[in-house]
Amino acid sequence: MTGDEELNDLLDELDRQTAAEDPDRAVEQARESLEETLRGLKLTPEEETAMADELRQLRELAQKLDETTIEIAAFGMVSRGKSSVLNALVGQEVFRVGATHGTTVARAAQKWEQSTLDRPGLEGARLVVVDTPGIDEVGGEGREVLARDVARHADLILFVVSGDMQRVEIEALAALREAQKPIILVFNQIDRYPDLDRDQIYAKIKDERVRHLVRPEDVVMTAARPDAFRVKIQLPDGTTEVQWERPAPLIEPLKARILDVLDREGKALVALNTLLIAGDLHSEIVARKVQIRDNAANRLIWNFALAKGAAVALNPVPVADMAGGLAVDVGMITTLSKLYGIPLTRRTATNLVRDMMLALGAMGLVSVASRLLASGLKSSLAGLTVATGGLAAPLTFLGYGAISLGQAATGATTSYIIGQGAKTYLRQGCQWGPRGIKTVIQQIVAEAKADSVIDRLRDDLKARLKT
Ligand SMILES: Nc1nc2c(ncn2[C@@H]2O[C@H](COP(=O)(O)OP(=O)(O)O)[C@@H](O)[C@H]2O)c(=O)[nH]1
Ligand SMILES: [Mg+2]
Repeated sequence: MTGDEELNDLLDELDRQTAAEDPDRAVEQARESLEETLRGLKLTPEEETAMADELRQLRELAQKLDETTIEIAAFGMVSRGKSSVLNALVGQEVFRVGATHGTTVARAAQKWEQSTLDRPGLEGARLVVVDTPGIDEVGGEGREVLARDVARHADLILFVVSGDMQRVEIEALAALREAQKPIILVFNQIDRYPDLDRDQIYAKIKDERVRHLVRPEDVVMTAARPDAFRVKIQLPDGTTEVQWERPAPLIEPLKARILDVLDREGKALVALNTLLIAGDLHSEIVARKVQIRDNAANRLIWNFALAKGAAVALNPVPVADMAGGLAVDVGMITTLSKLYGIPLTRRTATNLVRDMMLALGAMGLVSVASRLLASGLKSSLAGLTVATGGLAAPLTFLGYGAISLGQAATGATTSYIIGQGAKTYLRQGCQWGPRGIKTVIQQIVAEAKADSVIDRLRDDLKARLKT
């Protein structure tokens, strides 16, 4: 069973219902699944470096589970008061508040120290509030990335508005909803409206704008940072002084709502979210791993193909035949097999080359090489070095007579096809698959033709052979 399937099974088993009923079991399952995921990846050191970020995220998840850290993220358009709402919740000015665009430029997190929870099921849980830039402060693609990032990590989303909602806001909210995270819609800056207007806007948002997206009890009004007003203060000496005073924020209803949601599903939420994120990360890592290997394999195949081409170019008759070219191809396959973590013996590699040559021969492709022998481009070369990129030792050829570039390219292409064939075989866990070796080889040949592999190899050879 692959890690993905395991994870899916786990997710099935662990639906919201059961998670809510037995959060401790949910957390336990999430932990097991995470450990399994990390263990099952089997990455090479290079892959670990390339995917350091994803791996770090996976490890952080494990830590988050241990500490029951609950992330609350504010999301919405600029200047609705996201930073102000979070500040009011935390009770400190931790995020910069500003009327102009660009005040909050990136995701920023802050611990909500005061409210380490001591509620049943959430003992010792830590709250972290996360501020984000306004959705209208970042460009199109960045906006999607931001939304995905927020939706992925947050356990609870505060969507902040400050009046009747615009279409972009409703669309953004609908997109976030798909992440299956609890969302509280915060109608902030209510101090700016006369009571009647405020109630009308509230009703409109609740009953019309987001009726299909947010439960009515999850639409909450706040005044996180009411405007300061002038007060005249009578000083002891009888004179008066004008001062600005800011009314206390109205934030309690939101705090209560947050704690309600967390009470109801806090721990289970964390467990489920961890699993969801782990699942995403896992598929990402697996896909990247396949890609990294594939790229490395392709580079390797190309270099071996060039080496073969060079060898053919320099010594056409003996190398172009099967026996002569064999050494390069066998070397290529054993190197490839190490890349895929299933090292093959020389013998197995030799058999593979033979099988593939037979498949190619059945397609009438091997004889092409000999036909090209007479017609190829020839030129003399002396004292040249074939730069072989990833190959360990550069192949050096000195003082040979003539080369046939066309024949060299054909030899190289044969190696290329054999390399790609071996790659497919290795990737499928040393199997040709249901369609068999011939179909695999046929398909590779067709793709190589479509990609003008032979022309590209010829050009590359020409350049490297400095003819
Ligand atoms: N009157 C009033 N102004 C607010 C309120 N919350 C925020 N503001 C103001 O709105 C502006 C934008 O606030 P900020 O928190 O930076 O918004 P953000 O861009 O969504 O993070 C600032 O000038 C705040 O002082 C509120 O509840 N009432
Ligand atoms: Mg802000």
